[in-house]
Amino acid sequence: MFSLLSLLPAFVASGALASQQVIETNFFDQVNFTTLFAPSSFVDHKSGAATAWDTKTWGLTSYARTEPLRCFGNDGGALYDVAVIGAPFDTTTSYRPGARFGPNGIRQGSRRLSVESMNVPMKTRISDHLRVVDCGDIPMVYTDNKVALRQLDIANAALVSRESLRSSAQLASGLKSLAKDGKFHPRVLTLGGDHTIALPLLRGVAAIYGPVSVIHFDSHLDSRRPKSPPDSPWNPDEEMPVSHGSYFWYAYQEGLLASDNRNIHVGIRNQLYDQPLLDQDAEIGFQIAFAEDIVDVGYKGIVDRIREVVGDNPVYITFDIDVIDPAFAPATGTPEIGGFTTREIKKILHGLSGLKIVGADIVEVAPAYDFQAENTQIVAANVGWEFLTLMAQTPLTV
Ligand SMILES: [Mn+2]
Repeated sequence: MFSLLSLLPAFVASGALASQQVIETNFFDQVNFTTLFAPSSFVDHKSGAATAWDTKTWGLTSYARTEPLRCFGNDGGALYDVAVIGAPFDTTTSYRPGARFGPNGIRQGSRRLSVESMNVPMKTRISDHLRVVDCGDIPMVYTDNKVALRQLDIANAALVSRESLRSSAQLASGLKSLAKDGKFHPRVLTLGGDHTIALPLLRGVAAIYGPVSVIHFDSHLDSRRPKSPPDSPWNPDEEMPVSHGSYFWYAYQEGLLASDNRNIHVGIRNQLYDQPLLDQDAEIGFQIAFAEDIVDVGYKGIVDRIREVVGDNPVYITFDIDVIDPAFAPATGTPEIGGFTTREIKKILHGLSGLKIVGADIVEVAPAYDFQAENTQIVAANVGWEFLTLMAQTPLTV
């Protein structure tokens, strides 16, 4: 193996001319950077060979060491099965802002994860089933929420409307897709961002699969109907803007949610102004599993309830990090005590194996409030890895 050390005597002997010689000698031709820089963790698990110095190993912090691609630019023609995107948006938060830094916080928290590692209890290696890439963050303006959400709308629609890497092979093997057009499409895992981003994300999947059953992990309902004039400061002719507490009301108005109350909030435990808010939540199509329920029915009871509600429907999972107890995940905009532990949430997520998950997001991670140990970011990153595992286990077939 060629070693950098073997170059040293030549440099020393040539004294003052050393720097010039380095330029004259074609350094890049002489050194095998693949061997030199590939640590053991980048050795291909099947062949045992060191992987090339490529997008997996070049050192940028992508989500769970997925390949960073310029999905809307020079790598626009690349094919993949899952696109990870960041949505750096937090201008509709009601309390503590900061989730615009969530995407890179979650990537930072994911540095010990890899889609090429085995999820042991799930007996699944994500990369055996899916090519997952990190498309980076979607540009979202900070001066106009409507325009910012439109930017995400367009980017998400562009990704989910493509054909996935494995589509042709799956169709050739006789599998029938869940999508309305009969093709297999990439799934998107979005790193938020405040929770309002779920509205454009739901629009994207509903356009491909029709209305979806939502599994909403959160301590809050997020389905509040905005107060209209004269009970609000808005003028009668002004549009009522969507917020991270009302996007489900808009999603229902747009017909994105499954009918017959086949959507479920999991982990609810916030204060509510009055009973009509709960009634209205049921009217737009949700059932509720409260956080406290886990004490009485255990994680299995929660899992059974979720599976009973969503059945065989296409499922979208939207995950507010505040569903986890602030002891484990304090860095979020609206913390509520009495949440799930990280071990409980893993057992609940493992229980969702086999559901047809068309897309997922993790939102409301605000790294500025995290401990130095990056607790919240590590929790969020691991939740995303479980989502990818669930996606890897179950293709989107009829
Ligand atoms: Mn919440």
